Amino acid sequence: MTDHKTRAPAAPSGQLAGQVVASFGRRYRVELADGTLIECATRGKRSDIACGDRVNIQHSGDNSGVIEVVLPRTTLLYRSDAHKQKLIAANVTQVVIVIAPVPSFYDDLINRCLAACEHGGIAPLIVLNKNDLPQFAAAWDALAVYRSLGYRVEGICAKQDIAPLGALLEGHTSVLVGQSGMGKSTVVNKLVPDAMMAVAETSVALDSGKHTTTGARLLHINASSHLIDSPGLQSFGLHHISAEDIAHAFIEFRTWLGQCRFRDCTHRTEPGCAITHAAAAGKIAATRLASYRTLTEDRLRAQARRYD
Ligand SMILES: Nc1nc2c(ncn2[C@@H]2O[C@H](COP(=O)(O)OP(=O)(O)O)[C@@H](O)[C@H]2O)c(=O)[nH]1
Ligand SMILES: [Mg+2]
Ligand SMILES: [Zn+2]
Repeated sequence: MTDHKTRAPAAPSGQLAGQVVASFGRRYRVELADGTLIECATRGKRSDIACGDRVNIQHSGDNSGVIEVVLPRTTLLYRSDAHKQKLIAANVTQVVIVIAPVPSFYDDLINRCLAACEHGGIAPLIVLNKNDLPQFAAAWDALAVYRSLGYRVEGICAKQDIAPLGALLEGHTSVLVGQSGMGKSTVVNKLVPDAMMAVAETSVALDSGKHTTTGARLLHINASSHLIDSPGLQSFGLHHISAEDIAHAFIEFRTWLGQCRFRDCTHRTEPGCAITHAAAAGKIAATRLASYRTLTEDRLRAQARRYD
């Protein structure tokens, strides 16, 4: 049905190649190349499979089957905290950070998402929605720091015209993240008008409506553009990333990394910190350094060091 699937390598005989388009706990819906949907279980207790995964399945009739093989991923997004990781989406090529002038957005969340994208090798796109509101201009100006770092920022009005965003999603498998109230559901419904219907069908098919709100879904905008919708996805975790890697994921820090007095500087209170000096000189935005410090605080507390 879609071009990326017809390019997929052939599955071993007896198996069919497909892509996971929905996950419900440990059950997965797999879409075959011809568009057929197969409800799949996994072997044993395997649960490390995400929406967007390319898989080979054993078809057991009645539109049910078993996932035998998960093919290598190009990218993987997690939701993680200090205690556990949960896979959200695989093979995503673009993360769309949806924000709006009202309700107000948090720079910390944007920085967190950008860092996760940099670390995961996924292109970020910042979309400021609700450009019909009078508060739009001030919000746009407040995003200057991201533009100066080279990140793409686009203004849209999802309610009135979704076409400009649709063009930016062309050829991508995108995932939308953002605080509630920013317009993510509006975007999904405009781009994939039958998205809500898909939710209803899922509830009937699995007789487990309560699971439908937590699982991610892969929706087709057209043959080459896809959207992974994961309800309640505000951000995604960075707990599996070391403090050092997070510093690298703040791309403007790279100019100064390696120039601090201490080789293992955490860029907090150490004397001779090149990052702290750059921020004091206005070369690193205060909000960016604050986000880096918030993100790395807990793990650095765990491995506290003294400098004296
Ligand atoms: N003024 C304006 N309101 C919008 C726009 N897009 C969405 N909204 C409204 O913002 C509110 C939150 O939208 P929703 O899509 O539910 O946001 P979500 O929580 O991120 O999924 C709703 O009342 C929408 O009607 C827009 O372009 N302009
Ligand atoms: Mg919503
Ligand atoms: Zn430092």
